[in-house]
Amino acid sequence: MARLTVESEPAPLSVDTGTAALLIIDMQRDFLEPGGFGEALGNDVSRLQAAVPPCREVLFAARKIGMLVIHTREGHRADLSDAPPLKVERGDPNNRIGARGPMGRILIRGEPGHDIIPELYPLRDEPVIDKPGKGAFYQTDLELMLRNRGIDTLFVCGVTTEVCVNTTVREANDRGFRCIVLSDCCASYFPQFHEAGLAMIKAQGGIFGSVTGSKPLLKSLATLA
Ligand code: C5J
Repeated sequence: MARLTVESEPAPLSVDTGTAALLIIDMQRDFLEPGGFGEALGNDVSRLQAAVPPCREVLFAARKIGMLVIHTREGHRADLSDAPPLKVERGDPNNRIGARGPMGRILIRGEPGHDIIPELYPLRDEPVIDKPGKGAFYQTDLELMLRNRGIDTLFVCGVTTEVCVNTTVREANDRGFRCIVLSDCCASYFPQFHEAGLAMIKAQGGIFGSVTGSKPLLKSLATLA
C-alpha cells in the first residue's frame, strides 16, 4: 500500500501500511463499564474511559485506508473448562469469573459484559480473537492470521496497559512482529502502571517495541488521504 514515517519512541519508524494491522485489545464492557470484571476486582473502571475517543479515531482512520483491524476479547467458556482455577478462584466468590452480574456472567463468552463496547464495535469483516489468557497469542489463531496476511507490524491499543497489552506485545516481539503501542489509546486502572508499562516497552532501544500517541499516527495517516 503506502509507506509512512511514524514519530515514535525510541526512534521514528518507517511503516508499510499494507503489512501493518491495528490490534485492539479487550475493549470490552467487562473491563470498561460498571458491573463487570474490572469493577469486581475493586477497580475504578472510569479510569479506562480516556482511551476510548483516541482509540475510536485511530480505528476509523485505519478503516479509511483499508488497514487490517483485529479485535480481541478476554473470556471463557460457560463451563469454565478453559479457565485455570488459579484465575477463577480470585476475589469474592459472588463476584468472580463465571458469577452472575448486572451484565451477565462475568467474563463469559456470549454474555453482554464480554462484548466489545459500542464505540469500538467491530465491523462484520474485522476478525475478533477470543482469548482465554492475557496474551492474545496464547491458545488463539492470531499468529496464523497475521502470517497468512503477511503482517509484520502491529499498532496496539487497548486495556489494560500493563496486563493484556504488555503481555501481548511481549508475545508478539518474541514471534518477530514489530509493535507500536499507542499510549493514549491504552489505559490502566493504575496510572503509574500505565506509565511503567509503556516505559518498559520502549526502554533499551525498544526492547519490546515502540511507543507513540494517536496524534502522531493520525498525522502520518492524513498524508495518505
Ligand atoms: C486484565 C486485561 N486486566 N485485558 N485483563 O485482567 O488487561
